[in-house]
Amino acid sequence: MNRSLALLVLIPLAGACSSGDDNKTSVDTSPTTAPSVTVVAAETADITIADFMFTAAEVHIKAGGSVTWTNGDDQAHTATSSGNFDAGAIDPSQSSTVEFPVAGTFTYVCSFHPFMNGTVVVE
Ligand SMILES: [Cu+2]
Repeated sequence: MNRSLALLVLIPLAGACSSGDDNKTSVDTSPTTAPSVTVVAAETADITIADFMFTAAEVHIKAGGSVTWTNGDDQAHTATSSGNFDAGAIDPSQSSTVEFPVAGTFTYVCSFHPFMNGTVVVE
């Protein structure tokens, strides 16, 4: 009798412990009102590298923010601004994030493919 009671208690606990995966549900945070026409620089920007291009080619962020480059091509690229910053070699499907503490306009290239260029404007 005691044993069956213990099993009844343990089964739900084991079930709760085995669900270790984080099922993150996305919450829709989009505003219901019309967006403001004032463009404010974001804290961060995401740049996709694809077909040997940086998209967006120019991004605006606030000082103290960061930019993340994600390489969608099948070979490595960099985001290099001589004397300013270097995201390093970014392998395919990898990302690299650079923080920008100081305002300024920084042009950069891919050091492997110097015809690839972009601009980070830090406001
Ligand atoms: Cu490149």
